[in-house]
Amino acid sequence: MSKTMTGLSPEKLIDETIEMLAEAKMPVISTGAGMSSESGVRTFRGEDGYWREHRAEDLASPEGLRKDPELVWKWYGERLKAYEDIQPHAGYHALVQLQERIGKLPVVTQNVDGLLQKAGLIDVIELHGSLRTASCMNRCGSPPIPITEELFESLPPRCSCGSILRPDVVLFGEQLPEQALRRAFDLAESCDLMLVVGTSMLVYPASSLPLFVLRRGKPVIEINPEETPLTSLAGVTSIHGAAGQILPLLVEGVSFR
Ligand code: BJW
Ligand code: ZN
Repeated sequence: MSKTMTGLSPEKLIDETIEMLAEAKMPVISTGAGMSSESGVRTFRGEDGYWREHRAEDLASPEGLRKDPELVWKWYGERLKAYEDIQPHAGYHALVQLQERIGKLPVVTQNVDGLLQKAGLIDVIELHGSLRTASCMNRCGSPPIPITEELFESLPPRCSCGSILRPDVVLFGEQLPEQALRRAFDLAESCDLMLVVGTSMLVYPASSLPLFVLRRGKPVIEINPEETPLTSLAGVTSIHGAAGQILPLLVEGVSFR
């Protein structure tokens, strides 16, 4: 039974979680879009989510990109513009504080908004790629090029070979970057606690990482205002709340131990 189901008071749940986190020597963080929500980043599947306006396969699949590259590039352009002005919230600063306390804190993320790095987290493993560069759809061999404002002057942007460029993010049906994936699984096999923040746990293989941790008998803590497929699993402590409120509470508690 998960800890939320045992009827612990919210205070006791937080206290127990602080205890677990304080004892952990090799914790790993795993984040999704909800981690950035309080910084003003839209999620995919929430009430403010992109998938309420567009079908996921139209924007986040290679087929969608081929069918309407202008639409997909406009979407990424709008998101990039929004990322320019956002700032990490208190939950990010709490993670940085935890990193300083422990010395190292790997963060596996599905996000491409760059907020973890902006906050000062050093070891960020980007499972779904990034919006820093774009590559040739036709894989002509040209190196990835930085995504800058000029790229949006004439959409869709093109490679020197004439093919359409694509952002170096991972679309549905595509393999994840090999190195990032290997590192993420290594961490799931070696950590002594995983803290999962702000993901619906619906997208594979990121969603399978905490399952490996649980299989090894190590604790998984979830922070999410909503229930997810992880919430009710044995070994999971689920705190129903917002990252920007819960993470500072936890890390402050840890620093008093
Ligand atoms: C808060 C909060 C607050 C709110 N505080 N929390 C059938 C056919 C074909 C493929 C598949 C299939 N079945 C499974 C697959 C595999 C597929 C998959 O999982 N599909 C499922 C959807 C069914 N996965 C893949 O294709 C992956 N590749 C792969 O598996 O390769 C091998 C393979 C190939 C082919 C077949 C089978 C296997 C690739 C996945 C790529 C995902 N790409 C995207 C877009 C690119 C990046 C970008 O543009 O940003 O990644 S889609 C989108 O979803 C994005 C996200 O990273 C990802 C996850 O979303 P996330 O982060 O969980 O966000 P939300 O919105 O879902 O949830 C937010 C959560 O936050 C909610 O729970 C809120 O409650 C919470 N929240 N405010 C804390 N303040
Ligand atoms: Zn090319």
